This record gives sequence, C-alpha cells and structure tokens, in this order.
Amino acid sequence: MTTTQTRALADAGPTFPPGFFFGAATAAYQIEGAVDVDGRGPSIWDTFSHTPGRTARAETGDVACDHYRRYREDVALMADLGLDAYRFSVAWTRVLPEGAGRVEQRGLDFYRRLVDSLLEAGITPWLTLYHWDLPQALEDRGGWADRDTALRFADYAAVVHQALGDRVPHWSTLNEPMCSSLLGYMAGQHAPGRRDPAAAARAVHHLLLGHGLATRALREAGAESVGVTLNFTPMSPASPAAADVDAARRLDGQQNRMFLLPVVTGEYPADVVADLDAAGAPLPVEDGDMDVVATPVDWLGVNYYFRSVVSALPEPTGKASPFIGAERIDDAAPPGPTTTMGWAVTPEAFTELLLRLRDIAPGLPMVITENGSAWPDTPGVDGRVADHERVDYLLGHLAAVADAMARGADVRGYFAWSLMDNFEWARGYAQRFGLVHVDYDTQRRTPKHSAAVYRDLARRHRESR
Ligand code: IFM
Repeated sequence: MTTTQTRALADAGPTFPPGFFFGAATAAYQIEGAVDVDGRGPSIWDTFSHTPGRTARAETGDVACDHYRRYREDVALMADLGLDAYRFSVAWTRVLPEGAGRVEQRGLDFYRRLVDSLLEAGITPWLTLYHWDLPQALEDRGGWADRDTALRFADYAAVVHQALGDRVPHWSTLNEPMCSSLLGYMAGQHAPGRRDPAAAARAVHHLLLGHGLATRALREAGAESVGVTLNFTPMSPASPAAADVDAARRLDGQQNRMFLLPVVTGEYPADVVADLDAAGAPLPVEDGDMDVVATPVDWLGVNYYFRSVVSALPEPTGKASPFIGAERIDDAAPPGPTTTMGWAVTPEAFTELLLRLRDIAPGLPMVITENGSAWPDTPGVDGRVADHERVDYLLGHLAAVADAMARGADVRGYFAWSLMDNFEWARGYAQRFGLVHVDYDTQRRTPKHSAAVYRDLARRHRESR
C-alpha cells in the first residue's frame, strides 16, 4: 500500500464493524522499571540483562519507562489517545517473588491500582499473566524445561485472579510461547540464554501445559474470557525447489503450527514431532496432557509483525537458530523496505495469515494482541515525531485486518504494539515501537504523529456506532 493510499484509508473513515475495539499493548519488564521495589523478586530477564554480552549496550529493564511510578500519567495518556482497551502483563515476581509460596501483597496492590485507574478512564483491561519474565527461583529449579513450572504457573494464575478477577474481564495466559521456549532455551537470544535443543522442546510442552492448567484454574475461579497469545510468522519458500519447500514446512511447523494446533486440536503436528524426535529433542508429553493443553479458550491472541522467506542451505549457517535442527536453513526477510529491527513490511501476509487461522480454528474469535513496527523516530526541532513510516505500517496492517474480516475472519479488536517506546529485550532501547515517544533521560512522553492518526481512526469508528 502506498502512502497516498494509506492516507486515503485514514480519511475514508472506519472500516470496522460496531464493537471492534482499538487498544495498545505493553509488557511488565519492558516498561515498569522499579525492579527492586515493593518486594519484587528477580526474574530471568534481570539475570540475563545483567549478564555481560547478552543485551545491546548492556541495557537492562531496571528503569525502563518508570511506569511502576508513572502509571497514572500513562493511563491519562491512554485516555488522551482514546483507547478502548489496554493490554499489559503482570510480573510474576511482583506477586510471588520466589515464583511459588509467599504472596507479595504490595505487588498485587500495584496492579489493582493500575486496573482501577484504567476502569476510571473507561479503558478495558486485558491482562496477560506471562510475558517472558519467569521468576529466577523457578529457573534455578529447571525453568520451563521442568514440568513443575507448569504447575506453579497455574497456582500463580489463581493468585492473580483472586486479587483482580472482580475487575479484569479479559485474561491471557501466555504471550508468545515460541519466544519463551525457542529463543530462550534453543537460540540463547533471550532469557534464560540456554542453547539446548532438548531443553527447548521440553519448554515448549511445559509452556503449553502451563497454559492449559492456568486456563482451567481461571475458569474454576469464574473467568469468562480467557485466551492465549501466539506469534505467527508466515514462511514462504525462496523457490519451488523441494529442499526450500521442506525448509519452509519445518520452520512453519516450529514457529506456527507447533503452538497453534495443540491448543485448538489437542495434537502436535505429526511432521514436527518427527523432526524433533530426529533431532534428539522430543516433546515430553504424558498421558492426559493434550486434553489439558486443548482446554477450550474464548479467543486467540494473534501477534503479527512480518513474514519470512526460507531456503535450505548446503552448509550449516553457523548462526544460532531458534529452530530445532535448523542449522542448514536460512530464514530471511523478503526483498523490500525493512524496519530498524530488519523486519519486512508485509501487510498482505497478515490477511493471508488471518484467513489461514480462520480455516484452522473455525469459530474461534481472534484478537490482534500485537502488531507494530520500529523506526528511527528522531524528534524534530519542534519536538514532534513525524513517524510517517509507522503511520503507513499501521494503516496498511489495519487495512489487511479489515480485508481478512470482509473475507470471514472473526477479529474482535486490535492492540498496537506498543503504547510507548520501551525496552526491546536483547535489542535494548534503540528499537522504538511506541505510538508515544519516550525520552529515557527525562522520562518525558511525547505522542508521535502515529498516535494522532490512531486516535482519529478510533474516534471516527466510535462516532459511527
Ligand atoms: O517487544 C516485543 C514484545 O515483547 C513481544 N512481541 C514482539 C515485540 C516486538 O519485538
């Protein structure tokens, strides 16, 4: 989509049905800071980011956006943006500093204050229980590679629901278990920084088991809207050659189908199971597990950023792949513009993805829980951030969602990633995804041009109801 077309879309008015909502998303470790306040325990991301060589410029989430102290200001910003909904995550270690056992009331009180501020501002809270920050105490006992972590996750879900279930309507168990397992335990690019294919496969299954157990715990406690957020990267073969087609199949299997199919059908894809067994990294499924994993959910959270082009290589790449047994596979961006993350801008693949999900999980409503892009975003002399690339990305991807909906995809709402610039994990603070610019020296927040465009789009949509 060209810039002119996207502007025309913005001016053309709402293209979404009544009830469709617009929100923005964040995650605890990326924005909260205040890591040693009110009894919070250490998480794997504290350990990882403080380990030399793990993050860009040795950056950490120690301060981040200081949201723990500035949450009221941030909720006011959301209200100014006219957001219908806000997706945030709870830091497990604020609630259970050792991961299990002793509950830290001050941590729960913070989230209660945040949720109450949102409700007062008319913004619907969408709570994610796990966005990558496993208590270090649990990692020390094996982390997600250990089955017990799944049980502890369900206990944690029950504690949070008991404190906030009366005021939070929408609950998500996990954010992007692909990253928690494969980036964290296989590629070593994320916390806990392990490079162990067998541990990674164990982590995959225990995360999904934890999702199912937590879903059951939430339901027993009375939750009526429970979902899980998965990230999807469509994989296209670089050529019709059989080896490239097979490489794309393998990566699609491990990135997309290995997480989706167990949740919606109760089975791991047979080809993925065979690939993992051949790599000496079996999924540790026990009797009855798959029924738990497939505990029905009310919605599927879809995170989409870009698509990849996959080729089979004659030699191992030498780079740490997140995918098990993928040393001879190259996974690249298609030609064309890329964001500062090096990710392609491919809205058309978003439509295709949503149609594919519609076909794989008919009848399961979808929510776009993340979509967004990072750009240089330098403020001008007037202090404004004219982020036209983000506006184009945003409108192009919203058009892709609308297109999929017109073709039968049941999408209920859209969360922009992210509300504000934040700690982009191993890539640190240089990657700016926010609708709102953050000056990390002063913690000053400045809505970018994209924030105004998004606000106008949401407003026109509301007025049309
Ligand atoms: O910042 C992350 C987020 O935490 C999870 N999904 C992808 C985003 C951009 O990389």
